[in-house]
Amino acid sequence: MRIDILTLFPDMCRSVYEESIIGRAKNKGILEIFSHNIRDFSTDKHRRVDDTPYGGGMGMLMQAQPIYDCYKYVCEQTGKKPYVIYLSPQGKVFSQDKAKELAHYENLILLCGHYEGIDERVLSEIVDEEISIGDYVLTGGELPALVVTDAVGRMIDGVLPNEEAFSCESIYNGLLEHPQYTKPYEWNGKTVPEVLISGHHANIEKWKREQSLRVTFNKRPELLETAELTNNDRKILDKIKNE
Ligand code: 4GX
Repeated sequence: MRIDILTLFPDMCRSVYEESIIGRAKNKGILEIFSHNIRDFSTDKHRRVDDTPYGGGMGMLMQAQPIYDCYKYVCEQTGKKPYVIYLSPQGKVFSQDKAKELAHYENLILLCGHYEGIDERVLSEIVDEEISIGDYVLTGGELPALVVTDAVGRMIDGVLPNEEAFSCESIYNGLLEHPQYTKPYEWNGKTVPEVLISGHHANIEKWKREQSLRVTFNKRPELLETAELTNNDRKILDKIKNE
């Protein structure tokens, strides 16, 4: 998969995706990620990319021309039309399901807006989908683009160290994760639950499932409405509710 980020702050983007798990996948060639400075495509003699809105109103808008030329440049590089996402508070809210869906595209463009937004004419020309990462206001689309890059990137085969790690984790199966423990066995007077050191695999799995249900019931009960639950899960939940 190849992701191209169109931004006024390419170094900010690189500093994030060149680290950690996504950075390693990129170095291994499993993922290609590029950031393009929209300002490099300005034809203005002062490299301007913004101007005042027609009809008046506050602030500045990003102009169509530099964004469109930057988009065209990426299309030439990829050889085909990438799927274009505009990060904006007006989009559908991002989710794990959306991340999985986007992971199927060979080429994605993430367009980061600044100021009060972008000239509508370039949006209607190139944008396939508008995505928001949540109902709060940021200063630009870079952090949302990096959130999407991370969540989509980790769904690509070979990016995560082990396949198992993401098939059984929280949200993926609709439930939150059980509590976890590592060495030492005793810390601050607190020990690890005995079942986890019993070596009894079936009991350990039973405990993890019950804890998952418990954590979800206590922290995010609304997730239980859409989670895949067995009859046994429902019995355990009834017990938890009556405690
Ligand atoms: N999830 N922002 C986009 C520019 C802007 C201003 C007005 C459209 C209309 C955000 C979010 C977000 C801040 C990125 C404003 N775009 N993006 N930017 N929340 O808050 O995605």
